[in-house]
Amino acid sequence: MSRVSTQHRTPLPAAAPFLLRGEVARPVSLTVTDLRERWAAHRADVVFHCTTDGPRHHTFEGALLRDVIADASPDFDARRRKDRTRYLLAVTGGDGHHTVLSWAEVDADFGDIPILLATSMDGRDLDAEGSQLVVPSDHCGARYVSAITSVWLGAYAGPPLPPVPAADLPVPPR
Ligand SMILES: Nc1nc2c(c(=O)[nH]1)N[C@H]1C(S)=C(S)[C@@H](COP(=O)(O)O)O[C@H]1N2
Ligand SMILES: [Mo]
Repeated sequence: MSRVSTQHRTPLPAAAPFLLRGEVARPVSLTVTDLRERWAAHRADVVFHCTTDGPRHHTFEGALLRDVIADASPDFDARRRKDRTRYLLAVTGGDGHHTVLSWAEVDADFGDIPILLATSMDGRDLDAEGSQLVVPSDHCGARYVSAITSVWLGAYAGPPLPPVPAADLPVPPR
């Protein structure tokens, strides 16, 4: 019996898990292997443009960001659309590059965008680098955050109250 000889390369060590935290009932740390094993795989053929390098075409596979977040049980009232629209997501990469999204972008009742937490790019597994955010509807690559270390979800509290005009402030006793 012959077997295809496989070169035994030492596998690269997996990247540290990223943290999914914020206003969720079940914060969790997840590796790329976890993303692959725990959620349905989705594929995205994308083109994005970079101001420095021009257009890039890639094929990604990964878990839907909304599925992963839903399993962490966000603190919003899932039955109330207006409540859900107050929530933001911040995604941070290993080099500190970070970007924000709104929950409504991935919510099926609003943007319904199939944003992925990628497990592979162009057929190459991302276990060693860490997951990458894939935003198929974006024209620019800036939100394709790579080597993800953190995903945060939380409600925007609203703008600060307008400052009280100085003339209306009470005069302190002398
Ligand atoms: N962690 C991290 N991810 C990042 C960036 C970055 O600086 N850091 N740059 C973004 C930008 S501007 C682009 S265009 C895409 C493509 O970057 P690449 O050409 O280095 O793959 O990655 C995005 N993801
Ligand atoms: Mo870019």
